Amino acid sequence: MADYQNLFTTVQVTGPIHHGVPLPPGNEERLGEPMIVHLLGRIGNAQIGPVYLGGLGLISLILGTLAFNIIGLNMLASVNWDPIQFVRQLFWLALEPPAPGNGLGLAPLNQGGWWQIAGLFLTASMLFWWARVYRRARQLGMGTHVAWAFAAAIWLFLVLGLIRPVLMGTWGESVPFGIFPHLDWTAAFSLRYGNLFYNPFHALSIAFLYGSALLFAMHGATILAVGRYGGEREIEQIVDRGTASERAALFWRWTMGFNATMESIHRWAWWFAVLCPLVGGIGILLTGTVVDNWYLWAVKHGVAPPYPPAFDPVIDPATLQGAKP
Ligand code: 07D
Ligand code: 07D
Repeated sequence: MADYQNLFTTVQVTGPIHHGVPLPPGNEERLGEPMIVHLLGRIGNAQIGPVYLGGLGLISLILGTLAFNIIGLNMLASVNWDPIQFVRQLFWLALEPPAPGNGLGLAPLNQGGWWQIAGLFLTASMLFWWARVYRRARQLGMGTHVAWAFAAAIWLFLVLGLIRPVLMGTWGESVPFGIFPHLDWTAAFSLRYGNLFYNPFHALSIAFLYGSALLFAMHGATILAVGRYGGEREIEQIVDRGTASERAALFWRWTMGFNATMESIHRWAWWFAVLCPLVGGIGILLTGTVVDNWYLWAVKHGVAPPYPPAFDPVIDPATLQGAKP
């Protein structure tokens, strides 16, 4: 007998196409005649479109495309405009920020200037997209929770590439564009500032990252598990909770004595996701500005033991003569 299963996809019932609710005056027309795509229906909603583009969306896309192309063309130039090498080495190619000695001034184009322009466009693009998310939610009469969650990610992005470099007085502190180069930067950052594992905000950020995965797994699994009672049909669950919600709640109360509610689980999810980059941004902001070496900081505060006396005392390499600022 075929068991009721919903791990991979769902039964698709096709109804009339929905154009979306009318928008208040001052909004633009939505673009595209909506259509039904069966394959998309296997992973989400089968209806595609219409899309709301609007002024904010348009400017964000233009700026984002400009940034993307500046990055790509610089990478292409770095392999002498050879398309084969571009594809072959793509993951290793980079557009680097200006060298530390350049401070916060404008750099020559091929010594970080292009990085500055691409960074400006990317940042502006992100902020316009944020405004679009905020305004679309408002126009639909929704809360602005998505926008504020997105703002938490933008906060970390701005700390990494704008706020902290400005506080440190040089764009050289900022992150390069590039797949592996940005990983190299991440590893180098940790080493330079004495091992990020000893940064308590990094630890908190990790706890929220892992917590997000755990909550997502529990929530996703719980709702799928009561799908056979209509557990995912939110409206019915509100007007008549039936037995799906009740079972889900009972399951957790039985297994661990406590259960979230249909509403509170989403609050948990929101806070865990938001706090991950939010506390992370605080940790990055403190690094090099307030705390120069997280290992020595941890030793000082009794978090980490000092190396045994058999070794010479650890000196912060940054304080040694000749060290770059
Ligand atoms: C699954 C939603 C889809 C989004 C995707 C990302 C681009 C970049 C490249 C123009 C979960 C699209 C990527 C548009 C195009 C160019 C040159 C989101 C999902 C698929 N990282 N990071 C990745 C970014 C930082 C770190 C992957 C961005 C910090 C580590 C991808 C930023 C540090 C690892 C990527 C950013 C850091 C990655 C997959 C910005 C510390 C990995 C991302 C704007 C936080 C992983 C090869 C993903 C990997 C990875 C993008 C910042 C560390 C390329 C856009 C500086 C350790 N990062 N990253 O799935 O496979 O996100 O790297 O701040 O192991 Mg990163
Ligand atoms: C990057 C927010 C910005 C992204 C935005 C999206 C586009 C795409 C494209 C439409 C992710 C822009 C999108 C442009 C448009 C399309 C397709 C969020 C971002 C706005 N760490 N570490 C974290 C772990 C180590 C280091 C956070 C684990 C080592 C540094 C996270 C381990 C060293 C930084 C985390 C580990 C090191 C971090 C990121 C284990 C390296 C950061 C949270 C098990 C040797 C960042 C405080 C996040 C941070 C960060 C996890 C190890 C370095 C919790 C699990 C010790 C430099 N690390 N890490 O949400 O906040 O990122 O630190 O070893 O900057 Mg770490």
